[in-house]
Amino acid sequence: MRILILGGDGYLGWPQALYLSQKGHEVAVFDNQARRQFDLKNGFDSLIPIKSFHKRVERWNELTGKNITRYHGDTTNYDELTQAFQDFQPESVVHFAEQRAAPYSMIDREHAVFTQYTNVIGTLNVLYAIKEFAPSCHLVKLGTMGEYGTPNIDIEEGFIEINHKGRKDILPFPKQPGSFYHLSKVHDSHNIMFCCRIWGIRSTDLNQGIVYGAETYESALDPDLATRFDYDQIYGTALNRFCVQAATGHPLTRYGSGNQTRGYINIKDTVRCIELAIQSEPAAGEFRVFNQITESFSINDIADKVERVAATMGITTQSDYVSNPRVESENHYYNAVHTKLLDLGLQPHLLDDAEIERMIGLAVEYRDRVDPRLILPTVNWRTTENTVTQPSEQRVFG
Ligand code: USQ
Repeated sequence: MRILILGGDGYLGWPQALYLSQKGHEVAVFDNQARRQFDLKNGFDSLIPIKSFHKRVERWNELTGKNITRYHGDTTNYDELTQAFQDFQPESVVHFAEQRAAPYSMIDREHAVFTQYTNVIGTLNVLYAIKEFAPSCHLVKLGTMGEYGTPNIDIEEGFIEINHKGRKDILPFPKQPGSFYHLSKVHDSHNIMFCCRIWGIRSTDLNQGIVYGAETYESALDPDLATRFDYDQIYGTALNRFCVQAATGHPLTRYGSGNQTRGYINIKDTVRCIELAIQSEPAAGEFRVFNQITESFSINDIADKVERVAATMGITTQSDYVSNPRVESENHYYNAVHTKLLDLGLQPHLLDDAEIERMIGLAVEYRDRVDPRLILPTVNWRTTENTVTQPSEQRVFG
């Protein structure tokens, strides 16, 4: 199948491209390298060194004899996007090309606007590009479990049957997102569902949880194929951050009471879930929603696991209950249904000590690349005057 991966240079988009290429699909990657630009501007960097977009594609093609096609482009630029559509003629589009960090979206007005513009307008362009140039193409869109928030009832997979005043209907599950980023994904979901209805587009919205892990089988084949690994307070996610904190002697940053519970998924399962979604195409006009998680943990659960595994590696850790920079429930009910991908054949890589040990091991290997000033949060949901790094550490070029 011809599969176009939007955001194919990112933490997940890149290993996804390798995985699908390895499986024999014809793959193209499209990316504007916005994530790399943020690092250049603000002095952030991936823990694990990564090659340029150009070089990593070249290396894969040379190593495997496959032929990933590379497009430099921005989804908010309709001409760039549609050129790729017309040139590549995709049968499936996997859409990762969004600003994906909640703290980034809460820095200030400018960052909130950038997030929603990039995500909502980018996705709207993708929908129009499909309508105009590839109407039978399947859109596999990365949503987020954060669209649902933390309701006091079970979270269903996209839709819930409601009985109201003697009548019943199956309706989209209520959304209570917790950041302008998470809100952007809700807006996307509505736009996609609408376009499926009016134009007969086929789409799968994958509400993914927090991804952890540093590598997939393909990205580990050669150091030049490594994917990025973020540990900073803007892009780094909970478990990945805790492993780096343990490896560098930084106290583990449990926000608030640490009882916040979320769904998690191993990066190796992310790439498989997307393949499963692609293989089981929805009907024309169908809008499917899958919850893309494999298990749930509280922040304290995962911090405790990291501390225990670190201890077996001879690493002593301590924890810091950091005042929660976010506005979120800390003590809440959480039970999210996630059976649809299992029914399609997903065999999860559940979080075990070996995985945590591997991640801490990688963090130890690259410990010299960690900038400890990027670990403590600088973005507080309650104020509009946030900074990317601590004010005294601003390192903005030009
Ligand atoms: N947290 C800590 N300490 C930290 C970092 C985070 O306690 O050092 C807590 C946060 O307060 C939050 C939870 O961990 O309660 C998750 O935070 P996160 O930074 O790991 O993840 P989040 O901001 O929710 O976003 C990430 C990805 C996003 C994806 C989302 C899935 O960046 O792209 O959509 O996970 S979900 O969380 O299900 O919405």
